[in-house]
Amino acid sequence: MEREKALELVKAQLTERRYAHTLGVVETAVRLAKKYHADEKKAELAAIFHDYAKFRPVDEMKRIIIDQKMDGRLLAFHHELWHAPVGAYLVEKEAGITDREVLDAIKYHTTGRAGMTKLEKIVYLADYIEPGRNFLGVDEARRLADEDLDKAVLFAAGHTIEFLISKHQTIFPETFALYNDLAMKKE
Ligand code: DGI
Ligand code: FE
Ligand code: FE
Ligand code: FE
Repeated sequence: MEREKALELVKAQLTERRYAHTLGVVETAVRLAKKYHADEKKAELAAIFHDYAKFRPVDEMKRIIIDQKMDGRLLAFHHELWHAPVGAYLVEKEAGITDREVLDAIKYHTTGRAGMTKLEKIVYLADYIEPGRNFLGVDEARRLADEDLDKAVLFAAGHTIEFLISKHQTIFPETFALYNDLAMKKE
């Protein structure tokens, strides 16, 4: 799908603010894809659509998770996690995107998972460091992103876990799985 057509489809799903975030993720994902020799077109497409389902009603997302027999553990965790797997499903169904690598990069952009592909890591990280993000540690994450993809993703996963713990929130097992996967490789 052409960039302009994809942007038009996603713009209709998002608020102005969320669309601006999306453009930041696109710019960052393409830059990272160039740097780390991933497919730039796939990175661009996945980034454009990554938050496609962000504003879907919780009830609709819940129905899709059940009907499509998605990971049932999701239902026991915060609904904020649902827009990623549900987004991958809706992007295929409503926008006609069929590339499994692109769909998986959308599906795992929030929690991550063990054994992420390079494309998945790029979208996950671009979402974390895009220019509109502003939180303590984002500059360190940006610096690491220029140095080593795995180090940067490990940093992002670790800080996400720390952040969730500080707010006494539950942590989805795949979020830990991503952290452990990269922390083990580092040892
Ligand atoms: O959709 P975005 O805001 O651009 O970013 P995102 O999809 O990466 O994350 C959405 C939220 O989900 C963010 O506040 C962090 C949170 N999150 C990530 N992993 C987990 C999580 N929340 C819970 N409760 N558990 C997790 O494992
Ligand atoms: Fe998201
Ligand atoms: Fe994220
Ligand atoms: Fe996002």
